[in-house]
Amino acid sequence: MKTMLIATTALAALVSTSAAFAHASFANPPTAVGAYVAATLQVPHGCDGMATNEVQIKLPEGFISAKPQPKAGWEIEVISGDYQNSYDNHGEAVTSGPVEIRFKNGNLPDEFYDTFTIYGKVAAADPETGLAFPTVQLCGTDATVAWTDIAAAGQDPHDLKSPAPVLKITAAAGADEHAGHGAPASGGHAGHAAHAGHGDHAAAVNPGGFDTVTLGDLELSGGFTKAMLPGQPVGGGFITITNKGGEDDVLISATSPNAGEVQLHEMAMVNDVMKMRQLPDGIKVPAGQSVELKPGGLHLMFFKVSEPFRDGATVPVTLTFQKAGSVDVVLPIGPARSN
Ligand SMILES: [Cu+2]
Repeated sequence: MKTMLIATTALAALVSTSAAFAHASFANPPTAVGAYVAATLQVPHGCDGMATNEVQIKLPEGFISAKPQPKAGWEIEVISGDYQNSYDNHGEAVTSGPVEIRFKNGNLPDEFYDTFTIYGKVAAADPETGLAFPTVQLCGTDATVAWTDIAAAGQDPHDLKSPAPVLKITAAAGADEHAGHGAPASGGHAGHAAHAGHGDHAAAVNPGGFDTVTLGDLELSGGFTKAMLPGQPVGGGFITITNKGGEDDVLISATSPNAGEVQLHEMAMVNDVMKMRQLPDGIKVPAGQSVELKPGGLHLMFFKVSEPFRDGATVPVTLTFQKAGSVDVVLPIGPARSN
């Protein structure tokens, strides 16, 4: 018993110096869209010295069929509701399920750390933002710690004071490309990640209707964007640019009345995590070649979007090239990335 007390005191000393700044976060490595995951939330401290008695975890849109892992000493309440979208789960449309899980009437002293696990399927998620699970710790009757801030468009999550725990998402490049191209009517086959090879996106061009546009030697085809998931602050735009001329050209900028800012971006896998970077020098379109802006690769990125992109609507974009000049295109909005 004596040893136990000493150990606890030592731990408390450690916690008071470091963990006061520790955020509630997930212990998981990045998860693929379409995968099931036991999302393990780490709760590093209580409310200003008080023990945590309840942990309320809101489940994000796209995280479906959730089941809490029972936890000794805690009661569990599962709050169900309608999802905003319908998800294909092995051929069945899933439109509702758990939307919040509460671990209640437990006791987690401030000096201790614990984890709370929820199993579920990542049916849809944006690899750039991950899935945020706004979480509140309740201590006693009125003390709380809220981890509910979600990064706004273009905001660095590290700038948030009380960031919601984010489940990181890997970009399964094949599945992602595929999902982006499907029209609503083809939602059925978007459910099979194995289906989504790299070679098939030529055949999966958005039938939602992008009229090929010619600008000098350039031909623009297959343009589209995607509906934005709730809470998703940014949108991606995709198009194929073919240079039929004998001189290289460069896409140097893009603007849209639907977004405060449009940037030219590149995504690449780094250690299994999708990293994105802005291309300040633009996107080169070499003579005689095609450059495909596509999910998981080069893309337009819409920031400060005035209204979330909705499936079936369109986004007008003006593209400006170094040599060919400017052209207006209209990107049809396809379904949100889903799997
Ligand atoms: Cu981007």
